[in-house]
Amino acid sequence: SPDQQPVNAPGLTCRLLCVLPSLLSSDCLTANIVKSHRETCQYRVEELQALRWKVFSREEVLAYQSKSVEEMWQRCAYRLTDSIQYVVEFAKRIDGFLELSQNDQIVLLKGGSLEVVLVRMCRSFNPDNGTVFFEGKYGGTEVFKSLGCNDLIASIFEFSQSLCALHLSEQEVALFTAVVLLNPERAWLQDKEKVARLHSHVDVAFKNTLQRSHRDTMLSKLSQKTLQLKSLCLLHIDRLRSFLELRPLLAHSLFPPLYHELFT
Ligand code: CLR
Repeated sequence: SPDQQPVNAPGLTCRLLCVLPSLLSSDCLTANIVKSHRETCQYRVEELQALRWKVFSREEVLAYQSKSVEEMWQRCAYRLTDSIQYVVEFAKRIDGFLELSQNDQIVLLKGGSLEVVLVRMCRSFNPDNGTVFFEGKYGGTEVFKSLGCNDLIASIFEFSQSLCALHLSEQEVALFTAVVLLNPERAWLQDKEKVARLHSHVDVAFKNTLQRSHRDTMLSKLSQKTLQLKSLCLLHIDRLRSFLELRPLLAHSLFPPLYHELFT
């Protein structure tokens, strides 16, 4: 229209540039990782939250508690293995992961898949009453009593509670789990440098997204979580060993082959 102000093209461009987030190459990687997470996270977070009212009844808890220690270990191993398979799929969809040698892919998954499951657990955890989504309903630590490793269960639940307190977004869970998985410090890596390069790309992508949402302080909190993850996984291996020591012939028949391969 005639009374429209003449447009100062260069000035306008400058103003637009100031308000548009600059596109970095790391944004591409962030998008890839968030998509990979979304496609492999087993349950959507809204779905899980909508199910929080479904809590095991007193009778159902007692039924779990009266199961044999073998049956309960077997059930838990199956659930864990199932979610580890989703983590394997997550890894495969991260740009660059399949370009690593097969040895290094296996080393990273062996060392990191349970850590990723334990981070993902915070999505399935209700911090208001300390319950986790297990076999269709929410239950507390008492559900797992017959496993005979209350200290491990208590530590896992505490970890989830503290991770929930950080209120991670789905994007943050996606990037944090990728950082955990691509750990260049795992023993037995053939090409540590290649893993370190991939890891630092994801790390930069993570730092950029945190900065944009003014959540930079999250980094130091999460590096503390990385240490806790490591000790939880060691505790899991230790409790599994004690369980199997008393039942040496059971190992092969009781556990899914992948669980066996990863942890025994
Ligand atoms: C983690 C997030 C996944 C779905 C999932 C599946 C199995 C769950 C796991 C979550 C959380 C931890 C869990 C596990 C089954 C058994 C295990 C509840 C929710 C408890 C802590 C018992 C561990 C026993 C070991 C000693 C074998 O998307």
